[in-house]
This record gives sequence, C-alpha cells and structure tokens, in this order.
Amino acid sequence: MKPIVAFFLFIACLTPSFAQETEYNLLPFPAQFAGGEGHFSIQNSTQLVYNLKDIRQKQAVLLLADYLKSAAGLTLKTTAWTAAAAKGKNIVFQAHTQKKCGPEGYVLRVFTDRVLVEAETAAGFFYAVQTFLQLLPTDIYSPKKITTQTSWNVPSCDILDKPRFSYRGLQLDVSRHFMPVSFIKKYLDLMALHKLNTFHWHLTDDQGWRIEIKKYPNLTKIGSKRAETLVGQYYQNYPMQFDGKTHEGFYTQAEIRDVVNYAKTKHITIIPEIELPGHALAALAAYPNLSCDPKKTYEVATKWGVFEDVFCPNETTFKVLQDVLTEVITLFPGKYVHIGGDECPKDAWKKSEFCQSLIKKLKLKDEHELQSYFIKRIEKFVNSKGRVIIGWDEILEGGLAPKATVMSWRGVQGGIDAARQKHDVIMTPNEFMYLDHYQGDPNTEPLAIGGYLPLEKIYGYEPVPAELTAAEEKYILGAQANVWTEYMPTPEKVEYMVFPRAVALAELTWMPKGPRNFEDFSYRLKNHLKRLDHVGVNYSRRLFDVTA
Ligand code: TNX
Repeated sequence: MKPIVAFFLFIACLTPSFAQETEYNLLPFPAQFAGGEGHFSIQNSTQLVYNLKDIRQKQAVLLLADYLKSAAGLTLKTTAWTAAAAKGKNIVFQAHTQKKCGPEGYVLRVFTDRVLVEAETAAGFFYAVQTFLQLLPTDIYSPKKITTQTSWNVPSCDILDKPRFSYRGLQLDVSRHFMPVSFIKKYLDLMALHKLNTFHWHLTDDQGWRIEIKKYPNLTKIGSKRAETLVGQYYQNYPMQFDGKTHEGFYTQAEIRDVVNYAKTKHITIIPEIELPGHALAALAAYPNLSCDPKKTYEVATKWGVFEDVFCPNETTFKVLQDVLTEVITLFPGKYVHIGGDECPKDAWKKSEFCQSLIKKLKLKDEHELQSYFIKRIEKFVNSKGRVIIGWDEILEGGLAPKATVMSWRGVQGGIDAARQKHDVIMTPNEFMYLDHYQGDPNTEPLAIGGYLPLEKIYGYEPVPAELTAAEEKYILGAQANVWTEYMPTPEKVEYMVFPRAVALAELTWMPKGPRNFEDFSYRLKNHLKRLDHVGVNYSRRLFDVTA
C-alpha cells in the first residue's frame, strides 16, 4: 500500500477497533488502530534511523536492535538521521513535539517500504518498540537465535496509541514469602512487556521485614526471619498445614538501588510500602519498644491474618519510623511512599494507658481518630520530604490525611468516598483485582486464599465507579492488581497466579473506555502465550489446555 493511501485509511479508521486478523496479536490493544495491506520485511540491510533528543529515547532503538540480533540473528545498523536514510527501506524513529499522544503515547506506522515511529518521550518510544515486537512473529521473544523462521515481517498498520490511565499497577507481597532479586527483575520485565508502569513493592508485614535499614539493623537481623510457617488459617476459614521450613530474606540497600535503576530502564516507577500502624509484628519482634507493651516478647508471625500487636503512637515510634522513611525515600526516587494503614486492630491501644491519655490530651473521639492522627503525622513528615503518601482505604476512617492518595481495596466505596473528597484514588477492589484469589475451580486448582477471580471477570472490570460524576472521575488515577503471597511460596507459583490475569489488567488499564470483547482478547491471548513461553513464564496453562 502506498504511504498516502495508508495515511487516509489511518484517518478513516481512527476509532478503537478490535483485532480480527491473526497477525495483530497486540496486548494491550492500541487506542487507535488501522490494519493495512502487505508487510514490511526486515532484512540485514534495514537500518534503524533515529532523530532523537536524548539518550533515553535512543535506548528504545537499541532495545529493538538487541531483540532482532538475539532472536532473529539480524545485525541492523543504527544510524543518525539523514534525509536519504529516512527515505530508505528503514525503520525511522523521530521525536515529535506536537503533543499528539501524551507522555506515554506513540505513533507507529508500518508501510511496506518503511516504518515510522514517533513519540514525545522515552517512555513513548519504549512502548512503541513493545508494540512493534508484538507485530513480529512471536519467536522474536526467543532468548536463543531462531533458525526455523526465515522471514521477519511486520504487517502494515497505522497506530496512534496512548494509555487510558496514568497509573497501571501491579503489586507484589515479598513479606509473606521472600522473592529473590532475579525474580523481581523478571516481574519488572513482564510488566514492561504489558506496558504496566507502576510496581508496588510490599516490603514489610507481620511475617517479615524485607528492606535493609542502616540505622536499625535488627529490623532485618531479627525481623527478616521466621520459624516454620503455618500455611493456612487466614481468618477462620482456610485450611492449615505446616510447610516445615524456616523463611528468611531481605534486600540490601545496594540491591534495592539496583532494582530501582533496572525498573527505570523499563519505565516503571516503584512504590515502596512500609506498613503502619498495623501489620507490624516483624518490626516489633526486632524493637519491642515500638509497641504499647514493650515488656512482652514478640515473634515474627508464623501464621497469616491480622494481629492485635501494632505500632504504638508514642514518640519513640515516630522517631524510628521517620528515620526508616528517610532511608526509604533516599532509595526510591518516585513521588509516592505507601504507608499501609489497613487492618489495624485497636485492642492494644484500648488496653494502653498511654494511648488512652493521648486520646484525651488530643481531644480525640476514639481509636479510629488516633489512627488518623498517626497517619497524618507520618504524612506531614513524608510531605516535608517532597513525597506523597498512599494508604489503603482504612485511612478514610477517622479523617483522611490532607494530601493522601487512597487505594480502594475492600470494595469500591473507599474509592468513591475519597474521590468525592477530592483525593486521588487507585482502584484495587479485592473482588476484581486480587490475584491471590482462585482463577479456576478450587477443587482442582492449587491452594489459594479463597475468592474467585476468573480471567473473564478481571477482564470485564471497569475502574471508574459509575457513581462518580465527570468532575469526580478525574481523581481515579488507574487500577492495580495485588499479589499477596500467603499461598505463593515460590516465584513459579507467583507466575502461575499472576499470568495470564495480569494481561487482562494491562488491557483494561490501557485501552480506551468502552466495551471490551473477551472473545477477541482470548484469541489474541492464545498467541500471546507463545511469547510468555519464550520468556519462560509459568502461566496457568490448564486454563487454556485441559490436557496440560
Ligand atoms: C488483606 S489487602 C490484606 C493483606 C492480605 C490479603 C489477602 C490488604 C490491604 N490487606 O494483608 O494479604 O488481604 O488477600
């Protein structure tokens, strides 16, 4: 097809559409897409021509070159822009400034005689390359050179793409089960492949403190190890079994820096979570004076669930938590620090004379307001360092901290309430966004925490609650799926639970609002799974192949 014809076709087809053809197995599917006729064929003589502003933009070009080299064995020349090279049968990367597609968007136009990639930012070019790779045969993801594939063709198409939401998140709980750095990097790779841009790293909880804090070495010396774990017993209803293993592990600050830098190359921001005032047993085992009853002995939890012993709102605790957050903030450059705030029983505060007199002194109504006082003090400190707190939706109780962003997890109501109070919101309701829930029949699936979230259900989730007005809607920054690891002792099990459901998450946070077609998604997914096979992902095969 001639470029001019393709251009008019492009304009005519600028409406969200679904892929009908086998060759457009794009996930997430682009915002605006038009298929064309014929294909661009990549040869050894094809050049990667760039007219780019900065080194990070150029990295996207090098990334494409790497894939073509390692999987296809094609060594393409990368060359700075010249009029002649830009007119040749080449792939041309060009920075544009027309503000067409926003901070993460791009234009990708595949003609039979050249390819044009345009974006405003390095992230835009990175996502353009991700899409371009998905237009190639799935073998392009092979870590080894493919000898059976003789041609590397890209079907003609015109794409103008940008995400619906600026926040497209995936969480991982490394407290219940520690996951090695190598796996965290793989997780980030997989997120990037699906254009997810925020990794929420749940680093502390009752069952383990996983981040080195130089000023308080016992947090990891004591808090990162636990005795034999009782698998099961989440609240009262779940089966119990001993796994007979001790569990330990933490990330040194050098490792954290390495992971943060790695994430940056994938255009992923990491949000660290330091849980407070609840889910704090590992910290209390290390430093009992952070509790309301320092004479008691505390142990890193060996059961799942919610525990009565929590941080005490005394000055020692605030001092220590501020020191901890200071180190955390120097390690993580992103805007947000997640401070937890969920599931904090008030029993210990009710029993504590100190807390009761504090409630009187501060003229508070009850322990909920005391929790709100706790969070507000922490927020003030975090804000003083130029950062913003995120908290689970319990932080609405007793009064929301003035600048907090809310993660709505117990349902959608927390998100609705926060948006109405003009607070930013990330939607992560457990009914739709919890990847620790069963994805298939609990009788045949490996043990999970309960709940039922099949692929079709997550795919159908609409992150903006219908109750919100247009003015309130803008507070919904996006959505996130959570991966709590009580029943995921290994990276393999995490992969099994996360994929392919995270692919659905990617599409629902990226594609424009409107009806999503599960059949079409499933069709594209089937081919997409070949990519995941190349990357070595232990996705849940049995959902797709009963003989597996
Ligand atoms: C509730 S979600 C929790 C976690 C558990 C999870 C299990 C949230 C803020 N708190 O501590 O791991 O349920 O699904």
